[in-house]
Amino acid sequence: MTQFSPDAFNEVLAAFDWGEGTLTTNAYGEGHINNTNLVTVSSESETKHFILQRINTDIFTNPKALMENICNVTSYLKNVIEKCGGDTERETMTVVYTKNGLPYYTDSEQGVWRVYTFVEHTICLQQCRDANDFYTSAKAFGQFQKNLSDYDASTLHETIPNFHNTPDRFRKFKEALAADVMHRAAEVAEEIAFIEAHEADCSHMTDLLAAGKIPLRVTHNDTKLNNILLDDKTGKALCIIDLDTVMPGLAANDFGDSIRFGANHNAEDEPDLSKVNFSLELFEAYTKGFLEIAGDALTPLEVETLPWGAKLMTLECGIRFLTDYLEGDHYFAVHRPGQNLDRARTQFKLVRDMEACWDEMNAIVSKYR
Ligand code: ADP
Ligand code: GN1
Ligand code: MG
Repeated sequence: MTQFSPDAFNEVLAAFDWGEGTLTTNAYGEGHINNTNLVTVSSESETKHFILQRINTDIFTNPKALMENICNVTSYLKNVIEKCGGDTERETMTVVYTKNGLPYYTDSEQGVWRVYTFVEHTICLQQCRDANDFYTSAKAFGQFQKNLSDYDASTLHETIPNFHNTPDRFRKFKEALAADVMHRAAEVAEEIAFIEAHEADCSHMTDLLAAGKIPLRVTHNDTKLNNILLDDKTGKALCIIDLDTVMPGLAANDFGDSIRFGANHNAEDEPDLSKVNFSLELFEAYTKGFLEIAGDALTPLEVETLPWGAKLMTLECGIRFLTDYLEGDHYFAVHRPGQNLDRARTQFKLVRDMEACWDEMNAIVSKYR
């Protein structure tokens, strides 16, 4: 994403009504896609926070449609949460409109910005502290999917076409490999061989979908642990965030993307692969929570294919990281050289681990079905 000037940033700050007080801003969070800032508004009587994000319009090329999805989905969720007696301000996101009444602001450099209220007294984890963190986040993602089960999917814009189309991700990887613009292919022969050996796996879920054997649902599509806020006092998963990719998708993919990121005790970009291990204990905690809440709403085949969701979301993400590495790191934000390669390698290690305990994974799913 291109940089923005201080003038553009000030123009954006002037476009929103922050209330009384002194404004300070800081870069915030560990997302790979948008530019996220914490805005603090301090007055004598209180301190308030907001999240100000510059939407990555290289990736989300239609921000108007994107924000329409988010406004509609959050309003819908607020209704559901209210009916259940929940807290509509804390259990889903709240979009703050510009002074001109719009859900986003376009600055004079064509940057597109949005503001959310900051959900106070929450924590956002990069790794589970224990199995209970993962169990509670599974219940929250299960509930999210359930809350949107009657949402009219035809009204949602597809913000990134073919987002979890794994065969298409494989095809794009092959294109990047053929072009090899950064001359990096030679150093990653092992990773390339790993992906190529898994070509046939890529279409497992898309074939089931095409054959009408599993349904499309309204899904989140980016269910990693740092896209959920936990109540800092109770530790309970409270609010699902990062709604940019809420679109029609597969239940097993939402399940699987959580497993990919959360079911190991180290970071997604850990360079020392000996520390990266798929945790069956965490897999079980997530499976239990997800099926407790969403299990009744899923078909038997959807439940049966949850391990496939885990394996393919991990493989697909590894393919995407390696593709970006080959193309010069322009999709996922990187903070050091080789970071996307490290990310790809952790994903392939996790896929190998999952393959080694495939029977156990299936047995765990059967236990909680
Ligand atoms: P990205 O698409 O780049 O991942 P996110 O929307 O996930 O961006 O935001 C990045 C980080 O900002 C999150 O992981 C979380 O820590 C924090 N965050 C985002 N929205 C809120 C919010 N409404 N309240 C509190 N923290 C938030
Ligand atoms: C991105 O936006 P963020 O950081 O929550 C990506 C996901 C990947 C993830 C890998 C829109 O998620 O698909 O799984 O990085 N989001 C988009 O960490 O591409
Ligand atoms: Mg995020």
